[in-house]
Amino acid sequence: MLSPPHDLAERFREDGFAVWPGAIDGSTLEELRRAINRHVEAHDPEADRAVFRTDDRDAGREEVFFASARSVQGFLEAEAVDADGELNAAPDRCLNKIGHALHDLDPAFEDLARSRPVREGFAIGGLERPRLVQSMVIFKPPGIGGEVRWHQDASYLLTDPQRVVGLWIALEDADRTNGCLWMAPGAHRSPLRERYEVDWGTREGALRDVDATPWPSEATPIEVSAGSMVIFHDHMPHRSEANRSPRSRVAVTLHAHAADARWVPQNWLQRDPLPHFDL
Ligand SMILES: O=C(O)CCC(=O)C(=O)O
Repeated sequence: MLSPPHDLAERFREDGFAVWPGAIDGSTLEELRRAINRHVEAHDPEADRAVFRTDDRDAGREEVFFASARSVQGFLEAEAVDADGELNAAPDRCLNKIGHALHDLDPAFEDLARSRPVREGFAIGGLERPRLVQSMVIFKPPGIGGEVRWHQDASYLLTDPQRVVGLWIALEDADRTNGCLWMAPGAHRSPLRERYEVDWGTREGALRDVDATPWPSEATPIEVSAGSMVIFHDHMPHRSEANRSPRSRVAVTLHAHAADARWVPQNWLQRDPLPHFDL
């Protein structure tokens, strides 16, 4: 692990995000890659057809998604399934993501969650006592990795007060050709535009517009090498483009909320961190 540049906390406050190159060392990256391969091998895309996409205002994101709060669920790329419902990508190249409880259920992710760079990353984001609630692997497979449209993470992790921090860790180099993140420095000061809310009576979720502020017209590509950590604010608008390149762009994300924050009742994720993850 390389020490974080001295101005990262200031960058986070000013820009709404901060980039820490070399945060995660090579042997930890290798350990994570091995663990991810085990999950990919265990996932049967013929039998498990849950898809994750962000171009449909999150329609139909229900029971499988809710259950994934406490499990490790695979979600396919939309383009991995053709119009007849047939799989048209190789089984190890068709996942969009797996989540959302890797940190509870997989020792490699538990080790990562407890590691010094992760604690430091959350501290840079202002969380001295982070409560880790969600972990994911985002695959962005070559050729079919889907676009992630503009969003703010607080739309999907609704807490009161709103204090969630995301860590995005590159397992592979990410640049604008294979779908790196794009962010708009300073735009974390803009209001929350959408809320994904669940009606627990009908168990249906819906994305609701709550502010008409437009999405940023300009953004910066966050081009990083493997092992870098991007620390970002829950109101930071961010997106990533489809990956039409022949290179994958695997990343791990961890999200935590502040110790004094609680879920609002409509949030899809209702779980508390396990006691030992009250870091
Ligand atoms: O990795 C990506 O392409 C998008 C990740 C993202 O938007 C998120 O973690 O909130």
